[in-house]
Amino acid sequence: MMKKLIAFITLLLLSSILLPVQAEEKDTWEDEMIYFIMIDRFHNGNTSNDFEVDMNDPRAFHGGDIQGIIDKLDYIKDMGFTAIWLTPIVNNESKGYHGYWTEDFYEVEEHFGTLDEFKTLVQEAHDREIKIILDLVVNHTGYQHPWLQESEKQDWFHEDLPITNWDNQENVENGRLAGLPDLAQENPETRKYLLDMAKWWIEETDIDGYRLDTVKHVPKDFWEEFSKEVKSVKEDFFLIGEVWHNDPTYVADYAETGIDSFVDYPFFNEATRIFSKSDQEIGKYMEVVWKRNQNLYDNPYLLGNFIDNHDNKRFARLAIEKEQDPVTQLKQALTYMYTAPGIPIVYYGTEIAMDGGEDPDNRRMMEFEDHELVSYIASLSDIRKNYPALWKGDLEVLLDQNGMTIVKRTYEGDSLIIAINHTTSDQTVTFTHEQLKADLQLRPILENTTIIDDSDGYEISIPKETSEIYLVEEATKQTNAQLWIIVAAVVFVVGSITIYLFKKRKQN
Ligand SMILES: [Ca+2]
Ligand SMILES: [Ca+2]
Repeated sequence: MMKKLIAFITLLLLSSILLPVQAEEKDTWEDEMIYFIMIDRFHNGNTSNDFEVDMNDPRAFHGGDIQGIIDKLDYIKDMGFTAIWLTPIVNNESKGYHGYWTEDFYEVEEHFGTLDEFKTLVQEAHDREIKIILDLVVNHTGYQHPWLQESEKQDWFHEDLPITNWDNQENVENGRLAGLPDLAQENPETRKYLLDMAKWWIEETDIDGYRLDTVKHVPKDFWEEFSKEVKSVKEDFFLIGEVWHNDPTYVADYAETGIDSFVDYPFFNEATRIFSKSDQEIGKYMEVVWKRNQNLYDNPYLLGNFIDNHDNKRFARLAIEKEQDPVTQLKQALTYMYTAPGIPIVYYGTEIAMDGGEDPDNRRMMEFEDHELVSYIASLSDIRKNYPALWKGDLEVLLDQNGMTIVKRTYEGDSLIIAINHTTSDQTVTFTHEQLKADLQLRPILENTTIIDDSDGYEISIPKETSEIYLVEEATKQTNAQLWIIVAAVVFVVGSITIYLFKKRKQN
C-alpha cells in the first residue's frame, strides 16, 4: 500500500515536471498596427467592374476594389501593418461608394468584386500574417432598402423621425441618422437577422474582427448579445467600436457590452490640437489620456489611436491651414501616435501626406509613390514590433517644456525614451548618469541623431521639429571591461608560455 502511494506521488510529481500546465497563448491584439482602407478609394485592380465610375465626382464610385487591395498587400506588409480595417463590403445602393448605405447585407458590392475574391483577400492577408477587420453597419440600411417596400417588414424600422436632441439617448438610438432608415434591433426578428448575418460573414470568410459603425445609435443590450454571439464563432475575434463622442466616460460606458476596443476620439481630439501649435505640453496630454484610459478600461492598451480618418479633415489639411509643413508635422504626430499607449490606426493616404478637407474631400483616390513617410511609418512599425514597451509598457513623462517632450515607456525592465521636439529651434537635453543609472546608455533607433557621452551624462540633440526614439541598453563600457579581461588573459597566457619555455631552456 505504502509502496503504491509513494509510486503514485512520484508519478504525480514527475508528470507535473514533465507536463507543465500550458499557459493559454492568447493573442490579445495589443501589438497590432492597423491600416484603414476605404475600398473604393484605394486601388483599382479590376477595370471590368468599373460601371458608373466618375473620377470627377467625389460622391461617385472611383473604381477601387478587392483585387486592388490584394495587389497591394505586400505594400501594406512592407509598412509593417499587421491588420487591415476595410470600409463595409456589402452591396450598397447607387452612389454608396463608401459602403455605409446597405442594399443587401449578404452580398458583396459589385463594384468591389465577388465573395470569392473577398475570401481570397482574407486568405492572402492571412498568408502574410495580416488580419482583416470588416466595417459593419447594423444601425441603418440605405435610403432605398427593399424592405421599406415590404409590408411585413414595416416593424423592422423605427418611425421616420430625425435626431434632433443629441443629449437624449432615446432619440440618438431611435431617430434617423442623416435620414437613414433606422433598424429596430428590439424586434426579435430583426435582431436575429442581424446577429445571424454578423456570424455568417465570420464563418464564410474567416475575417478576424469587426469595426462597429455608429455604436451609440444602437441600444447597449443589443451590443451585449452581439459580442457574445460573434465571439462564439471565432476565438479571439476582435471588436472595435465607433462611439463618436467627445466625453471619454460616455465612450467607455460601452465597454460593458463586451466590445473590446474603441476608436479613441478623445485621443484624436488632443493629438490634432497639440500639434496645431508649437508650444503645447505634448507629454502632459499623452499622460492625461493614458491615465484616464487606465481608469476607464480593463485593457486600455487595446484602444485605437488615430490622427486621420474618413470623417474628419485630414491631418495634412490641418497643417496646411496653420501654414505648417504637413510632412514635418505628420512625422511628429505619427511618432506620438506610435509611441502612445494604444493601437495605431493609419488611414490610407497619410503615408503620402494626402491632403483633404471635410468628407468627401478626405476620401481622395490613393496615389502610390515613393514617399519619405512610407519609410518613416515602416521604421516606426519596426520599432513598435520589436519593443513590447510600446504596446504594453507604462508611461513616464521625463520632460515637457514648451513643445519639447521626453517620455519613457518601460516593460519588464526594458525601456525606450521618446523625444519629440515640436519647437522651432534645435534642442539639447542632458541626462545625468544618475538619471539613467550608471550601467545604461542610450542608442538612437529612429533618426540616428547624435548623442554625446561625457562625464556629466548623456547629451541628446534633437533638431527642430523632429523626433527620436532611444533604446535604453546596457552600456558598452562593460564591453570595454570585457576587452581588458581578454587583454589580461592574453598577457597571462603569453607570459606563462614564455616562463615555461624559459625554464625548459634553463633545464636543458
Ligand atoms: Ca474596379
Ligand atoms: Ca438606431
